Amino acid sequence: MAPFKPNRVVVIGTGAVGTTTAYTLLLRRRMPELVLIDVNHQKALGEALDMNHGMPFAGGVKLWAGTYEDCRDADIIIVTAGASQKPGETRIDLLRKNISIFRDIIQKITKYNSHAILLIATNPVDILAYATLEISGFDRRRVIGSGTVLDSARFRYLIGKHKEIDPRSIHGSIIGEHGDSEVPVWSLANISGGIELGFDDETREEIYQNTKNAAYEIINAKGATSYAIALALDRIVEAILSNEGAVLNVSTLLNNYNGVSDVFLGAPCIVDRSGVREVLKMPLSEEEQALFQQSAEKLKAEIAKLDL
Ligand code: 6V0
Repeated sequence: MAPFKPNRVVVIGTGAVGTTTAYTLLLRRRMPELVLIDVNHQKALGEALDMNHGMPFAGGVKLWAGTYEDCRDADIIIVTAGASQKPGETRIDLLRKNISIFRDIIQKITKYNSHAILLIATNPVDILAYATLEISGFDRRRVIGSGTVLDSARFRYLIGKHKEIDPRSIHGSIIGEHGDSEVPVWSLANISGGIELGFDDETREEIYQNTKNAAYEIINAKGATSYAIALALDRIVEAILSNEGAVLNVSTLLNNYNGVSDVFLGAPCIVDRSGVREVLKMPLSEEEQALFQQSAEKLKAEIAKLDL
């Protein structure tokens, strides 16, 4: 019999996103082993100690502040390290700072691990997931950006709020860039599988703008976003570790998808233990298709400027 190997998740970056994600994974007992890594090791140590003191209440998870060697036995490595948006900054503005951090981090991970799923959250997430694929040389199914999973949740929440319906009964997708060119798929949005929303153009525009600008609003108010992205990352981890085959709008390398190739964008993907098993085609309207292609062109222009 093969020796028992517990599932291990590593979170790199113990800032607002990394710690809230770790705490969410811990409370939901997603895995028996959880490792925190940060360039500021003291910060990772403090966060690990604080969470460990809650183990008599939460329990069941072995958690420590580690080093890249701990990536060796990891099943999922979540990267949240790097600069975050300051008020007024776009996600693309972060690219220069975060690409060099990524080169370093991904090389350190691949020194010890070539089998894990790399789940990228750092912004601009689609471009950094693309860079991660290039730098790591991993199979494309195992490099996943958090994509528009969070944006789709914000979209569903706002639609639900407007209709006074639980957002879990709202079906709606944001696809494309996790950022300013993201695309709302209004043609397929509905209640409970097919009931029409019945929104006028003005309501649609208001909901879209509030979805797209949510991060700016939250960063202006509290300096960072953390809870909803942590729940989104937890949902992706759950789909992977439980081999669910859940459909989530993660960011993946697209190949001839609605006229788009060779770029990472958020699109409905079947997520299971292998990572992204398949990208599902969406019957987009002509306008949605054009906006999706524009989102791809925007990111490709940024990728072309990188020396990957
Ligand atoms: P933060 O609170 O500043 O934390 C960043 C952490 O990264 C800090 O603890 C740093 O010490 C650490 N760090 C920096 N460089 C390195 C390195 N080379 N190696 C290891 N650790 C390092 O930022 P916050 O947690 O708020 O945001 C992190 C990233 O997530 C940013 O790029 C955000 O823009 C991005 N987000 C992505 C979202 C998504 O939907 N994908 C949502 C929210 C934020």
